[in-house]
Amino acid sequence: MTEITAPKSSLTSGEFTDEIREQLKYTQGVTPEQATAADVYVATAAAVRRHLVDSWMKTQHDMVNGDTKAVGYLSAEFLMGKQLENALLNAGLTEQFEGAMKELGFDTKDVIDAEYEPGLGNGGLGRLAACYIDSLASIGVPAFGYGIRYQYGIFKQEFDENGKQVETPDYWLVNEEPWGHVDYNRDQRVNFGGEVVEENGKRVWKPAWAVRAVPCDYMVPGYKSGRVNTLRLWTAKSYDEFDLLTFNKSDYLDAVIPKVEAENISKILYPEDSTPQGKKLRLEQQYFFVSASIHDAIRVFYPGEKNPDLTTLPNKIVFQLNDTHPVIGIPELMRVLIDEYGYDWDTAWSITNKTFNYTCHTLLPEALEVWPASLIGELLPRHLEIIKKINEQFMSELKAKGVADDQIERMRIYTDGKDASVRMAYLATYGGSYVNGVAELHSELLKDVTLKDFSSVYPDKFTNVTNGVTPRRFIKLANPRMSDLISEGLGTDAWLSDLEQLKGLIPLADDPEFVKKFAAVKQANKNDFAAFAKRKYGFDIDPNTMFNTMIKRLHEYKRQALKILAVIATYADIKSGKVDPDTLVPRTVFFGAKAAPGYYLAKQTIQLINNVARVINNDPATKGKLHVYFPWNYNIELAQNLIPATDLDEQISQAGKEASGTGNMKFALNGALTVGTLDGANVEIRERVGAENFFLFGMTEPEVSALYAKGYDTKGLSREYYEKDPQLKQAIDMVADGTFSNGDKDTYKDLVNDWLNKDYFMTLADFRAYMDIQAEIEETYRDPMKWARMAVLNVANSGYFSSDRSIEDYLERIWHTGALK
Ligand code: GPQ
Repeated sequence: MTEITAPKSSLTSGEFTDEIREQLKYTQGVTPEQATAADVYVATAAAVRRHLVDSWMKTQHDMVNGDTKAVGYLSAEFLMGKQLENALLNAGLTEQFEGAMKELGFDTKDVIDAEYEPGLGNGGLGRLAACYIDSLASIGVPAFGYGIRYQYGIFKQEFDENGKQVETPDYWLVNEEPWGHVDYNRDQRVNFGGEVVEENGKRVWKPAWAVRAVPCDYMVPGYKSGRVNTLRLWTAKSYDEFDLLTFNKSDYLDAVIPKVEAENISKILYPEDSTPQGKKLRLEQQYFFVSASIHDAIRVFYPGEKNPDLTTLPNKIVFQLNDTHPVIGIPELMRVLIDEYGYDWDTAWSITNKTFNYTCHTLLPEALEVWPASLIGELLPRHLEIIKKINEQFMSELKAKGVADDQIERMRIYTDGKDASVRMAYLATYGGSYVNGVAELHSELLKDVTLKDFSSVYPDKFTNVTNGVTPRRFIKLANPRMSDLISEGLGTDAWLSDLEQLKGLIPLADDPEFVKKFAAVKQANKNDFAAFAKRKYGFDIDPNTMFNTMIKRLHEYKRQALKILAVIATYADIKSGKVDPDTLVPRTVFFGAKAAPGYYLAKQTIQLINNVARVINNDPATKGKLHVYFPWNYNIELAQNLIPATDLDEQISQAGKEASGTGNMKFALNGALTVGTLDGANVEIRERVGAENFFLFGMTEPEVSALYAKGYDTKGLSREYYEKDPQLKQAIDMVADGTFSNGDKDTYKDLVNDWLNKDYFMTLADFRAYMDIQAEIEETYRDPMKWARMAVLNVANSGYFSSDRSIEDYLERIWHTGALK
């Protein structure tokens, strides 16, 4: 077999063992004999960090002193996943680690498992940010990830005895967290509240309170690049610490309140994915991390300068706004330039405009943040003034361009009147240089629908960058067997930093030996997953069934409901004798999904799935033929285990609703076949892997629009689909009649009502097409070599979906910078 090389360091296993021993002794204070796997994890992390420090410092030095512009990726979420294995891989220490664990008598798996997964993101948007900082470092582009070090990440999901989702806090900092370096000496002051007064003809902000932003730095090592970037996550601290000492006993407790309030800012990640709640604390969080980051960038790039020439800022750093969450950065930079550094408005505007760009991640109008002007005025009065002025300038600019009055009205960044508000997506579009969507279809719809008024006036601002995923974590680490087979097939492992090389596998799809090996890898991964699921969840899974997976946030538009209705329909057919279970391809259906705690229909869908699983898995009629499992608390670890074991993945959102999807890419790259709609990046995946290697079904976006125009959701047209399709009717009736709620007919009544009277996301309208494609899927699966061949072609043709390629696109189309020399 070809040698599979991780980037190698010249360090020997023995030397690495000694370094770990030293850390055990001097940081953990334990002997190797006393050490637990958790101790060894912390000690190893510390040892790896030491190996990265020189590259980290050199990268920072080169970034500040060279003439390569850096990227500041501003994101409220970074969903990093566990760090140890990734850091070892990128530092070239994987083999040394394996050797050291042998020497110390530890199982590598136990040590890796000891790490508590940081969940500082909700889903796709946060995971994308993590993939992007990995790719930036791997390509060698100097970059900062800027975000918040929430004390509580995305909630832990449990299911109660009725199958309902229960959320518990995710205090990820219970044990030592060895990766972050808290840097109290590079703190920033972030002001809030108060008023703006006129002083010597100038507007001066007199804030009412301030929070201390303390950075915690994470090294972001590139794969084989020798570069290590920084993820700088801010923690909110109080300035009132010392005041406490002066209070007398009676107000001692009251005195702590301001401290608690200040520190609340970085306490918890908001758990709404795609549909944020416009809460005061959320705006405080956004301003907190953006203000600290902008000041930090100025400190880094103009070290020690009292009067820096900030007209050069756009040559030093470009800020990417990851959705609307950091958009308050635009008025903040204006304020910094004008109020703190004395620039005039026009100069400040020119700098700001060149420094920012905006990525939109959604097509749901409710996901574009709109803040009440009153709230911005209360927290950031000076920013509200600046936003109003930006809006005035914008209106005049539009007028001068001859834009019609009604269009100008529609485009307002600041809407006047009683419910005056600020539209952050519009502010970002006007305030920055470029706006991009995250897949071709999405970018087209942004231009033609969501931001049509803007694209008609500023067509050159609009561009597309299709999302991508890092092959290091999602192929190499998640699927070592397949990685080895790919390297064997290609005779090199260079594909890990140039994923288009996977194309070299295309001829191997016609080599039966290779295809057989590929199928064997999938089978081994399934066996592994069955064992993992037994250990972690107590599930008894049959690895000799088709593994059919739907993992993503629970959202109506993603249509977990369509999948579960299809499962119920099949179950009903078996029960009623319409279908002989022996003619079915035995299938295990997996769901993984968290619902926002306040999202009622999503939570009801979770409850339904759990109860369908309970009923079906306990029914002898379907034993060995159809099973449903819902491992709770879907996270990166589960994704890394389940994706490589999946045969068929579900990307079945209503066309025109999923901006891109990135799970779809991870599955294709791990040799799963996709059943999906023409939505988001599915369109591009299908184009690349070939229509014959993708199970397409359902309405297209124009068909969806036409059906809305007919009044689908407003005139209750879904009921016609229910009445006309006996299989669909049967499935919905079973949900309504208590089959999955111990006879209680009320449990799912709101869900059923929604399906029959509104069904905004057209689950019922797409049901027939979805059932029909299953026949084709089953027929294909019955021919294992055919299936495996299609899977090989999915892998071979998905190299485009590397986040390295996405970053190259950003560099070329938006950032106009590159790797350090
Ligand atoms: N996405 Cl607006 C999120 O994960 N959270 C959000 O708040 C918004 C979008 C997702 C989006 O739904 C997916 O289609 C994308 O693949 C993903 O962002 C990354 O772009």
